[in-house]
Amino acid sequence: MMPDVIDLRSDTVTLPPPEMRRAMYEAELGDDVYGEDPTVNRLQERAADLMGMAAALFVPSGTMGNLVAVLTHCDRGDEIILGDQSHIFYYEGGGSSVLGATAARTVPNAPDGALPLADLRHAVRDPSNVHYPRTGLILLENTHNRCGGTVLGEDYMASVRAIADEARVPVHLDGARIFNAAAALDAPPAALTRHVDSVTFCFSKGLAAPVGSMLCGSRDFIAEALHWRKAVGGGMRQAGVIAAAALWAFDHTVERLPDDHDNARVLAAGLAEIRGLRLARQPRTNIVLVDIGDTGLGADVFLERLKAGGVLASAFGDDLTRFVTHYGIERSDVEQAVTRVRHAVT
Ligand code: TLP
Repeated sequence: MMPDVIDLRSDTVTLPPPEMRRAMYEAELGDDVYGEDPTVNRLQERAADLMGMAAALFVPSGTMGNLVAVLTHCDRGDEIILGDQSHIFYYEGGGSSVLGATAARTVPNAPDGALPLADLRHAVRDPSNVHYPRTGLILLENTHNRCGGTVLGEDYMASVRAIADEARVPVHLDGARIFNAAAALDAPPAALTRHVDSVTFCFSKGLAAPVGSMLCGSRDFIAEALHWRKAVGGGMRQAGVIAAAALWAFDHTVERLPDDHDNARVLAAGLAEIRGLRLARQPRTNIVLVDIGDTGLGADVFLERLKAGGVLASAFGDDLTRFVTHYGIERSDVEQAVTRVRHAVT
């Protein structure tokens, strides 16, 4: 039976399946602020291993993972180089400025989500000039959300590393959807984190866990991050309840991400055939960006019509909308969504 509403607003909307809930119910628990939650400890070890990093720290959200990374890497007054379309700059409440006392030096993102290397090189400050703020961190995002789930390859990451090394500046990766990037490249996630100092990734997106993200880095980095996580209220006590969901996700949902990518391609092809809709780009992962300018409706009216017709998507600009495939969305839902969108706009 078709669902009443096909929710394609985000891969954050997934609900934990019964087996995941059972794993949560049965989780062995302790007080994680004392480092005594065995399930959290197991999850952190496994996450660090998968990312090819020495240590990991479980945090409530991707936003907190990124904020704690900034607090750990940077000093007061440092400048952070990041994309003008990056999640950290666009969607995290300005936390790295408000709480991290850092300034954002934005570089326009290339369509594939990269920071063009020449622009990046140019944005690094000369530390010998007393007038300038100090460059404290370079931030990358992979996959890139606002660019449409685009993927940065290993060669590009290596080139950024070379610039960072020359400038003696660390690199943090917002890898909220790193497993989608890895699946798209058919590479292990560690191949993409090899060239960065720290990475945040999320369990509560394509991996379908209800809550939780991970910050990974060196042992010293994570020891310092532990302090900053506490400072921002991220010490979670019996967090094994949610860590168990994340462990279950490692075993069951990572491997199915290519299905989401296939569904996104089918969805994109169907939407592209509807008059007035144009793909902003071909999807590479689970995010489909659709320019609705030619409908003359504007994103708000367009999305209201879709909602009335039983499809939810989100606005990414006046004429830009985003559809995201995820756990719980089957091929038949995607096909039905295309039919519903067609009815809603014609
Ligand atoms: N992204 C959400 C919204 O905030 C836009 C979404 O629906 O896609 N990094 C990236 C690249 C993200 O896409 C997100 C969430 C985060 C970080 C923040 O993760 P949470 O929501 O766990 O704080």
